[in-house]
Amino acid sequence: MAERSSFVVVANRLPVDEVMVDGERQWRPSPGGLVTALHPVLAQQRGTWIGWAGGDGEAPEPFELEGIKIHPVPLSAEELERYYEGQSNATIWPLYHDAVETPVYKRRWREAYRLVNQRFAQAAADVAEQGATVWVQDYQLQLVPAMLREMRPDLRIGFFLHIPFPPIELFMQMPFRAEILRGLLGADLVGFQQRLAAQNFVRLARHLLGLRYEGQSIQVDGRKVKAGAFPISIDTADMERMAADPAVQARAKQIRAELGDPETVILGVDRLDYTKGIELRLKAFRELLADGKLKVPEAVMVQVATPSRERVEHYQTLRVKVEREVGRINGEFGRVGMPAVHYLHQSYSKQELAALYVAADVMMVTPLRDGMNLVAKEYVACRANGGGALVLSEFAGAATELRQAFLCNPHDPDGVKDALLRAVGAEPAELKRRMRVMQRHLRTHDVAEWARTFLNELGVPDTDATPAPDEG
Ligand code: ADQ
Repeated sequence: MAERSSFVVVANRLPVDEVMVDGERQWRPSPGGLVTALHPVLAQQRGTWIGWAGGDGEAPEPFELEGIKIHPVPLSAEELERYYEGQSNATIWPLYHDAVETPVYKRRWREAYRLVNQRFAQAAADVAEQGATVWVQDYQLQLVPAMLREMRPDLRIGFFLHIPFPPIELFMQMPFRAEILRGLLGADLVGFQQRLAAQNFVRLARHLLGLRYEGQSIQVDGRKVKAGAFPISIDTADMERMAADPAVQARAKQIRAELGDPETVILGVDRLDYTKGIELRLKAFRELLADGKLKVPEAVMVQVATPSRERVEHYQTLRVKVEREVGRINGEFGRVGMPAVHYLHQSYSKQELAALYVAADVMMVTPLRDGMNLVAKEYVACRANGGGALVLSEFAGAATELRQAFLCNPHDPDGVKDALLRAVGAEPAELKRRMRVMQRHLRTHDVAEWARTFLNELGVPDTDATPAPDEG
């Protein structure tokens, strides 16, 4: 049996990547916001992270990396198709994002979801020591809290949902809705990005299961389950440092030069996902070019669209639509050697992304619905010189905090065009003022604060590894 831990994180993915060195399999940490935030607590408590390591078939043996115990859970090719691509990404993902694409419901996907959730719960039950804290992450694992409580009532269980939680009338579409809700109610604390999502959740508990609640606290079988909003954030200081790095600054200049030193660089950075509003953003740009309000080569757009969930049908269709729109814009408005839209269907290092953020005059973040959207926060953190404008959808969680962005309704094409034009034409002094307010917010509300606030609410006291902000 694996060595036990007093702090356990359960997430679909492990924070590691497999690399081959001299024909030998090795693991290296894969940098991400979540692991950055949780690393101090995990390292101090010799914590364990349970998750899938990528690949199908047998899982690698548990191992340790940079002070964190890594506990891989296997997924077969069929489970990947049914639990991950199917139930998680073709049923739950679209349903929780306002059904902007039609959710697909299949019995065999649900069965696989149950089975895989049971496996993750079992792994947590095996590695958690008596009275340990277990923090379950995200929509792929919503049944884990109840399954785990059943096996280990001694544990303190937290759950955090990174994506939106839909209103009752949408959630009610889900065929095994009561089971999902009971799954989540197995936790002591259920965290959401937004206050509205937490409200949807407590109201749903009353509507669907007749449970009583007071404020954000639901009574379940004589227990209290708390719901709350914990808006996630980024490692702001790290992002600021990276943007200030001379190499990144030089690369940003080079990017602008490579784009032909235009007056206005408009940037989009997203996973290629239909919730992100990439098409509507391209359309707004095309119409402004057609209206003569923007001109090539004075204004150019760069759209980075990271490959994502490529085996799911919705995503294949989206790729075709986005690439067709890019082709149309370049066909109509580009010139030889001077495209209007530079489209990059690739993954980049954090440094290269930071250079793009530094290079961009206007950042467009226009999701139809988004739990938070960290790209918006990363852009703000990279604009230390105070320039730059953020066009931000009201339907991104980030819009609750980044009030000084140029906010827009992504369902209203004229509204998006108007916000983009206002951003392009804003006075430098105004842009500086807006950026400064947002930067100040992100310096205190960073990802470490997010983790600390959630864990405190769950009843885990601050440790030396999770200092309060005024203690540095
Ligand atoms: P995502 O939907 O993946 O996350 P987002 O919050 O924007 O969306 O995070 C994307 C991350 O990927 C950012 O850190 C970004 O820098 C990085 N990234 C994007 N394109 C990249 C590229 N080409 N190469 C390398 N890195 C790239 C989900 C929810 C969000 C929520 C987060 C965190 O959908 O709403 O903010 O979880 O809770």
